[in-house]
Amino acid sequence: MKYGLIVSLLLWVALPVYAAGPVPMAPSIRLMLDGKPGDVLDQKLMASLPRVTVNAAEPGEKPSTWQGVALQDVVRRTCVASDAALWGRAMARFIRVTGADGYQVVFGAAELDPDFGNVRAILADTRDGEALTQDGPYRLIVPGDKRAGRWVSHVTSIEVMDAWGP
Ligand SMILES: Nc1nc2c(c(=O)[nH]1)N[C@H]1C(S)=C(S)[C@@H](COP(=O)(O)O)O[C@H]1N2
Ligand SMILES: [Mo]
Repeated sequence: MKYGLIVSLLLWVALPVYAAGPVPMAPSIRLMLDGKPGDVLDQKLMASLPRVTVNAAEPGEKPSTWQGVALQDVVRRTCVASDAALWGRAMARFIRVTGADGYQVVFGAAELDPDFGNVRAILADTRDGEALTQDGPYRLIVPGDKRAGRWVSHVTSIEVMDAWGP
């Protein structure tokens, strides 16, 4: 009798959970350095990086306030793990950002570096205070660009790669 109650209670709780299928994984971005997997940029790592706010508009649209983290901080703190000045072979590094549909764009490492191009690309997770929906959960925003070709939607990986060669 007692067991029957416990079993039915367990089923009552467990069945709907089972029927709902696996709990979706928290959104995260794969970080790679020279082809090797590094950290996973999950919500915890994301929360540990300084927040950045930018105002930017796609051509013909009114500006939005985007918030997230600097792409440069993601590259520095998670892939390269160094604040050393960029020089030598590292000048031939590039960062490749990929979206869920396979769309890819690149930035030269120096382009993002504050001592060189200082392009303030951000990995945004909110627009006008709301979480990103169909273009999210993460979208790259490049405020200085006149066109939105580098504003990669639903970012899935960020890779630091090396273009050095003969
Ligand atoms: N993942 C992904 N992001 C993408 C693209 C794409 O094809 N896939 N197209 C880019 C281009 S060329 C433009 S102009 C903008 C369009 O963004 P919108 O749909 O918000 O206007 O997204 C950019 N980001
Ligand atoms: Mo575009």
